[in-house]
Formats: sequence, C-alpha cells, structure tokens
Amino acid sequence: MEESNILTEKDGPVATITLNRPKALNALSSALMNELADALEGFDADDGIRCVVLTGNERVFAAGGDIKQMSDSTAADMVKRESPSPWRRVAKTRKPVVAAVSGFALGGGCELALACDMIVASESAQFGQPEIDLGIIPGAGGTQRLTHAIGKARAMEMVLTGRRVEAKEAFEMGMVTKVVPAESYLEEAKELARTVASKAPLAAQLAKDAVLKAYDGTLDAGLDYERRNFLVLFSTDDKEEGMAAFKEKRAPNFEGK
Ligand code: DAK
Repeated sequence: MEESNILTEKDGPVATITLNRPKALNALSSALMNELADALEGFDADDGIRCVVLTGNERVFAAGGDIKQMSDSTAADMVKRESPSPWRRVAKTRKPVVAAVSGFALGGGCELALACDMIVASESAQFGQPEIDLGIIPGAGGTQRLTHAIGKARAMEMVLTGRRVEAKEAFEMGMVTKVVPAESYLEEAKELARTVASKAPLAAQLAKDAVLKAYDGTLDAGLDYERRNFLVLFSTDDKEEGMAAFKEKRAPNFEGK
C-alpha cells in the first residue's frame, strides 16, 4: 500500500498536518497538494477544529514543487493539474493556519509557508525562491505574497538571484512571525495555534479574511471590507459572550455562534 503524502492529527481544537515525503524532501507533487487541500477543507468543515498547524520535519519543510514530476510536464499537463488548483484550494482555507518551518522552505515550499497565516521558524530554517535556476519563476504566489511580506527591493533580489535567507534574516525582513530554537519550533507553533483556537472562532476567521483583504485592491476598499466583517460580528453570540465576560471579569466561553 502506498504511504500517505501527509499525516494528520487532532489535539482538541488544533489539527496538525505533517508533510510526509521525507525521501523526496517533501517535494510538493500534485498528489501531495491535492491531499493537503482535501485535509484543509476537511478541517475547515470540522466544527471541533479552530486552528491548523502545517509542518514538515526537522530537516525540511518542503524543498519545492516536485522537479521530477515537472521536468516531464508540458504546459498543457500543468494546466490540467490546475483544474481545480490545489494551491488555490489551500489558500482559501478559512481557519487560521500556522506554518511550523524547520530546515529548507524552498520554491513552492517557501510559497506554501507564505500562504499560511503565520510562520514559526526554527533557527535552522532557510527560505528561498530558487526557481530562476530552473528556468522558471515562482508559480504559487511567491512573486505576490513575498513582495507583500518583504517589499519590492528584497523580493526582487530573492526571486532574481535565488538567494536563500536564514530564519533570522527572514524575521528581520518581516516574512516570519517568530524564530525559536530548533528543538521547540513545533511545540511553539502548536502553542500559538492553541492561543488562536482559544479565541472566538468566527472572529478569528473573519479577522483572517479581513487581513488577507489588505492584499488586494486599495486601502479604502480594504477598510470598507474590514468594517463589513467587523459589523457582521456584532450579530453573533460570541460577541455578546466576549463582552459580557469582560464586564463580569471572567473567561469567555465561545461557541462559534
Ligand atoms: N523535487 C523533487 N525531488 C527533490 C526536490 C524537488 N524540489 N528537492 C530534493 N529532491 C530530492 C532529490 O532529488 C534527492 O532525491 P534522490 O536523488 O535521493 O532520489 C532527495 O530529494 C534528497 O535531495 P538532495 O540529495 O539534493 O539533498 P541535499 O541535502 O544535498 O540538498 C536541497 C537539499 C534542498 C538544497 C536540494 O535538494 C535542492 O536544491 N532541491 C531543489 C530545490 C528547488 O529548486 N526548489 C524549487 C523547485 S521549483 C505550481 C506552482 C509552484 C510550483 C509548482 C507548481 N503550480 C501552480 C502548478 C513550484 C515550483 C518549485 O518549487
């Protein structure tokens, strides 16, 4: 029987997805990406789950798209594989996703981490967009998300030279939420996920939705969108509970209603 390309586990409100092609350095084949998209959609639909951690192993988060699969692929093959696009499906996850990155996050691996909502990086993490050395360019959002994260000047350098940056530099550039010792990166990511999972779930989802809106359109449109999501939350029980708990000096009990 073929081994699964990903492993999943649930621990209370936090789900963890582990990329599981260690021999191929977690190269993101289309099969793996489809399994990942299925898993994330499953957790999105699971009321018991409030936050997801996505990780690889200590040596590698993911070394990119599967070069062996792509080397034999024509443009037509790539288009077929993209209908529907598992990358788009992954990016459309409504619940917050924390990437726990150790070792290499290259090409599609870097793009996958950037498509998550926060990145907890081990001190050993290395990020890069080496596609230029394969005669291609980042194709899963790297030119856009990286530029938003670190600005044009530095994104251009990474994309045009393929230079890898270490965790500390990635943090200083604004790519990464925090850098932690190698032995604790996964636990730290899970702790962050547990904190997010303890918040009002609808507010967390709409906060994510509104922050992502900052990526497209004008500031004005983003502010309108944020205001709309903000107002919607005023019709939820969680808002009543959160504010009542504050006034009563007790912990809130959010039910996602
Ligand atoms: N694809 C396939 N196999 C890979 C791989 C990859 N990206 N990266 C590593 N491997 C395989 C190696 O071929 C080797 O396999 P065997 O020879 O043992 O069969 C095994 O993993 C161990 O790798 P190495 O022997 O190379 O290990 P080292 O420690 O020496 O080097 C490395 C580690 C990460 C520096 C090196 O493996 C490396 O440079 N890997 C390639 C990194 C890279 O160029 N990544 C970018 C790939 S292009 C798409 C959107 C986006 C994409 C695709 C589609 N669509 C929207 C459809 C993304 C494209 C990319 O990411």
